[in-house]
This record gives sequence, C-alpha cells and structure tokens, in this order.
Amino acid sequence: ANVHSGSPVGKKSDVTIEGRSYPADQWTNATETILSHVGRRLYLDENHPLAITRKLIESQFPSPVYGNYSEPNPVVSTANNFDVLGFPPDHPGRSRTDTYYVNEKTVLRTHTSAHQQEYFQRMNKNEKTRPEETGYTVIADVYRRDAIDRSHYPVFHQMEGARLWKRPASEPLKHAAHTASAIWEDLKNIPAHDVVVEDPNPTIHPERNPLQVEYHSAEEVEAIAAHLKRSLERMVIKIFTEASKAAGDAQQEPLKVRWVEAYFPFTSPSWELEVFWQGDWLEILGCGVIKQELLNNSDVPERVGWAFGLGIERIAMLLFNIPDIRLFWSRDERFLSQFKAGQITRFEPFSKYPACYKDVAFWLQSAGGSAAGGAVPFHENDMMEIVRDVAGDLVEDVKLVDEFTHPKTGRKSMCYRINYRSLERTLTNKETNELHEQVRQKLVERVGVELR
Ligand code: FA5
Ligand code: MG
Repeated sequence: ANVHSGSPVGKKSDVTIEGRSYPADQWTNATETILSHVGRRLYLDENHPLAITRKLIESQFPSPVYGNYSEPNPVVSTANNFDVLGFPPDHPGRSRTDTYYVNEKTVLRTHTSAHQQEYFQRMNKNEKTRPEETGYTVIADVYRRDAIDRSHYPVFHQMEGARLWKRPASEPLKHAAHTASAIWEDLKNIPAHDVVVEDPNPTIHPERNPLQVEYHSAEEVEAIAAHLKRSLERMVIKIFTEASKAAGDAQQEPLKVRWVEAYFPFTSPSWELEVFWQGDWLEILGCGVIKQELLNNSDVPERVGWAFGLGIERIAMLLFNIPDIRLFWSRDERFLSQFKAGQITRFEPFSKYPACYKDVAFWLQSAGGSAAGGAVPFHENDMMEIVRDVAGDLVEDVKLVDEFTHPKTGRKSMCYRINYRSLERTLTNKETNELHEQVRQKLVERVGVELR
C-alpha cells in the first residue's frame, strides 16, 4: 500500500520527533506540518491564554491531594493510546483517517488518557514519598485528523484528572461500605455550590450506564460519582464565573449546567458535562468511574476512583473570547501582548483580513478501481489533510457545498469550498491561486480524484 493520507514524512526513512527517530512504515501518516507543532509547549508559556487557563483549572485541583503535571512528548504506543484502555480492534478512532501514526506501533496521542496507566502505576511509589497525593491533573498536546473550521485544529490540548481511593485490605470487593463512607467523608471537604445542575438520569443504568458488577457495589459508585460530579461542577462554575466577570455583563443569564450519559471504553458509568453558553449546550468534558480491569492491570487492584478529560482550547476560547482556534498558535505580538499571567481579559480582535473563497469540484474514483490499481476509498479527513499540508494556518475553514451521484454512470461528485484567510495579513490573489492549484494537484496525486 502507498501512503495516500497526507504527505509521508519519509517513505522508508525515519521520522524524527524531538531528536528521537522512529522507523517509518506503511502506517506512517504524520506530516511535516503536523510535526512542526510538537515542542511549542504553549501551556508553559505563562502569559499565553492556554497557560492561564491551565493554571485556573489546576487551582481547583490543588496539592497535596492532586499533583499537577504535564507530558511534553506526544509520541506514545498504540497500546497505551488504545489497547490498555480497552478500545476494541475495530474502533473508528484507531483508523489512519482519524489518527496520526508515526508507525504501526506508535502514534501521536489522541488524548491524555494515553497516560492513565503510567500515572496509576506511579501511585504505589507516591504512597511512600507523598502519601496524601491520591490524585493528579496532567496537561498535554493531543493530535487528531479532523475537519477544518474555527473550532477545530489538528493539534489541541487536553487536561486529564483522576482521583483514587485505596480500599482497606480487609474490605471485600463488593461490600465496600468502608470505602464508600471514606469517599463521602472526603466529599465534605469540597464546599457545596448553589448553581442548579440538571442531572435527570440515575447514577447507574443497567443498559445505558452500567455498574461494573464484578468489582463495585452500587453504594461505592454512588459515592465516587458524587465526589466526581461536585469536583467538576466547582471547577466549571469557577471558570464560568471568571468568564462572566471578564465579559463585564451585569445582567448575565444564570449559569446552566447539565450532566448527560456518555460512553468511554475505560470508564463505567460515564458522563459528559455541558454548559449553556451563548445559546447552545457546549460539551466541556468527559468522565466516569475508572474501569477496574484497567486499575488491576496498572498495579493498583486495590484502588477505585474517577477520571475526567477536558479540552483546554474550548474553555480558553470562551474565557478570553478568542474567535478562531488558529490564534493560539500565533506568534503575532498583536495577539500575544494581550494576555498576562493570572488575568482573564477579553481579546480585542485586530482587523479581520479579507476572505478568499475557492471551490474545488471532483469526481471520486468509481468503486470498480482505478488504473493505479485498487480504488482508494475517499475519506473527508484526507482532503482536510491535503489542505492543511499545502496552506496550513492560511485556511479558515473547508466546507462541503455540493455532492451528487451521476444518474447514468453512478459516479459521485463532490465540491468543497475552501476559505483562505490569514489571521495576520491580506493574502494576494497570486498567492491564493497558487495554494489552490497545489491543493487540486495533490487531490489528484494522493486521493486519485478526477478534477471537474
Ligand atoms: C476523550 O478524549 C476522553 N479521553 C476523555 C475522558 C478522560 C473520558 C477520562 C473519561 C475519563 P473526547 O474525545 O470526548 O474524550 O474529548 C474530551 C474533551 O476534549 C471534549 O469534551 C472536548 O472538550 C475536547 N475536545 C475533543 N475534541 C476536540 C476538538 N477537535 N477540538 C477541541 N476540543 C476537543
Ligand atoms: Mg466527547
């Protein structure tokens, strides 16, 4: 098979990331454009909005109970990113259309959960040096092949957190009354709040959100869920209070928050927390009761607990009123100079440069195959990757504007509209035409489409 998903970093040569090299193979699809983002560590740049957001969230998970960490190297094994967490072999997230592979056994992590096992394993050692540290937060850059628009970027940041409790040696698995009451005790240390939270579903639902019956009692899971929910509600309330203050709107609508049922392969029961923001429910984070098999496989079979994962950009965009996710990567002083450590302020957009819309229409290969041998199935993310590779941050979004199947030949035609717009300057006609021509040519070369 040839590498058709984005430009290969090297066909047979090595892929070098942060000074380490990895052998490339036919799984390799991490492009130079993507790899150029590795190592920016924006979350450590104390005056950067991502770092300010990190600090604000970390302040809600303080020591000595929580250690606050970061993981600078995004290269992880497919085992840690998927297998260990119980992702089935056919899970769509594993596909090369969705994930950046360094090679067959190695990926750019798609979520911070890739580090869960290491952090759980570390708990036993921590017990001797920092006995009170039974939880953590970890921030890191994560990578996903995805659509192109103002709220999606192939690199973003997640923060993960977890909190574990150790069952006493005497505590039989399913009669964890002692553990449950210890968790209820800990919950008393988290002050209650007065925001109304919609939470219509039972903690445990036999089909939709099951108890891990082999390992947990309902009583224990009620306690873990209560601790998890209050911890996360407080964090979200803190953030949105800061956001409202910065917006300076005196008659802010009261904050609306709700819990919805969710599914993750490594938690059960699982939830998502949503916040009503500017007329829409916005998903802030995913979380749940950690699968006991994962803890058993991470040398802490006697511990139980919760974990969550959230997207930092989503929160930073509304805290600072940042309208386009590409701005986080800007090196323009007009952007960077607006933010100061510890301060939540509204971003003042510098002038918006003109958009330049260009369409590309093409016929897909017919299902029967091509002259090159074997039809390559078309996946929209491959199209997105070509655009990113050619034009990088000069594209604001890419939208499918037309799609039809020819009634006689059965061939499918697609038309995408690419919005070329720099955040920093006006693009020349010549420049956009050249970029667009390159996109067209690469679509033919890599995806095998026929231009119309
Ligand atoms: C996860 O990545 C899970 N690892 C979260 C988790 C951790 C669940 C621990 C249970 C326990 P998800 O793909 O939904 O789940 O992403 C989590 C959060 O990251 C989302 O709620 C959202 O805030 C953010 N996020 C996801 N995709 C994007 C994106 N393309 N751009 C910006 N933020 C995103
Ligand atoms: Mg989600």
